[in-house]
Amino acid sequence: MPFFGGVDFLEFDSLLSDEEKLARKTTRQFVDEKVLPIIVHHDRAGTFPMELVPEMAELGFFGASLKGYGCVEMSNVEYGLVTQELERGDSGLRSFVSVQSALVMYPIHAFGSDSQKEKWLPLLQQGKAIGCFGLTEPQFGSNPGGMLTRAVRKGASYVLDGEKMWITNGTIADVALIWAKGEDGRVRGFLVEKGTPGFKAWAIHGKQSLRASVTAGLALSSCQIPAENLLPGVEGLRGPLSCLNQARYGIGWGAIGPAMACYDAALTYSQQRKQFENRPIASHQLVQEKLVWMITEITKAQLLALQVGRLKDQGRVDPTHISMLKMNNVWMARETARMAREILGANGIVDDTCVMRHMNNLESVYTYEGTHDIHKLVIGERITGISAFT
Ligand code: TGC
Ligand code: FAD
Repeated sequence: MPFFGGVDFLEFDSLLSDEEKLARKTTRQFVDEKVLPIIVHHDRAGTFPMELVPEMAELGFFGASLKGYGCVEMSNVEYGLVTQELERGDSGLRSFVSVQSALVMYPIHAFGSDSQKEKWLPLLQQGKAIGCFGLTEPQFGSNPGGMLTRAVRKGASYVLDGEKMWITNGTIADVALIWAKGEDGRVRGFLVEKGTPGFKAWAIHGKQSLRASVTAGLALSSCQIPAENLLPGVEGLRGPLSCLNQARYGIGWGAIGPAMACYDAALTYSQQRKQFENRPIASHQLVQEKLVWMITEITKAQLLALQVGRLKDQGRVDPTHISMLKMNNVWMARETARMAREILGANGIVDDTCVMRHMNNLESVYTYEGTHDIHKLVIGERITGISAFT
């Protein structure tokens, strides 16, 4: 199968450095050679392709933009291009990397003690340990500040009680970062190791979206952990929300990947498929209108991602910039996948092409890491000065 050629209408590549193009090329090749041949099998089976973890570690995808501990220290733009290509393979793969890198390694790196960093970061970077991030609860999704999970100090331990829901990698994680309220009502982060008595994870079945990703519920029942497993460097909702900034940034780039794949599939199909007087369906204005919408929105999404990436590399990014990136680009990808599915007609509903798999995956991506509408409200608050959450 030929390598994916990319989608570049407006000389986007002229804005990238050689290092950035190399990061994209390496990931693109990995996805074309290693991911695409197996992903349909995993999507059908509802399994995550664990066999790819060692090579992803080798390629430096885990904690890619962090400093030290074996991390490859990519720029934020390079990391964004990596997530774009991974998600062109499947959102489940990008989710795995987002959780490992942005939601587990980043908080340990930013807020952990020296011994937590030395113990976990090299293992997580090498893919020898897997992490998960437990913020959402059955009754608290968009409003994590309401969480019920509690941590009570008892001598040299903390005792955790509560429930987490929709946790990516939950059943395969060696370490779970659990966000819980202390006795003072402030949110703190705790590292809970697999096998700790009172800690259970179970797989959520029946998903029609992100099938090649593990999603789990977690239960903590009188779960006693050493006091040194508390992340000492942060307290308050600012802790988990800072991690989400990192992950949402990767998602904003990532969503361009499935959009490019769906556009590419729709363009090729429309040029080959003939209806009415043996003319390609691409010759009809209504089909062209869809293709033009897609390429225009993909181009705008690329420029938005690059500008946010450049600001992040310069230390000037604001969380609301990242909200705009996540909100716009995931919406764009979801609409693109739907239009591509229409253009493919009946052929669009089977998994011989990537289109419906991406379309279904993007339903989760639209909802997790802050729903589309929550990001609207975040930006609305920034520009008006008025919160509309309640
Ligand atoms: P609010 O009162 O606004 O803020 C509380 C404290 O947090 C600070 N803060 C931030 N800090 C860093 N980054 C941000 N983006 C921040 N937003 C707010 C804020 O300054 C304040 O700090 P302090 O020191 O004054 O206490 O909080 P709120 O309760 O009103 O909530 C605001 C809201 C709704 C935007 C927030 O709760 C939110 O973002 N909700 C969405 C929840 C969400 O995104 N959950 C994601 C769960 S993880 C996930 O989905 C992983 S998917 C993984 C995969 O890729 O597979
Ligand atoms: P709700 O918060 O109940 O929202 C339902 C609807 O109401 C949405 O449309 C929302 O936009 C709307 N709504 C809510 N509040 C308002 C408001 N104030 N104004 C207007 N509209 C509003 N969480 C983790 O902690 N860790 C993970 O690893 C993780 N992985 C996930 C993986 C998958 C596959 C999925 C689907 C979810 C995952 N999540 C994870 C959970 C995810 O972050 C939540 O689903 C998300 O935050 C939304 O919460 P909710 O589903 O409870 O929806």
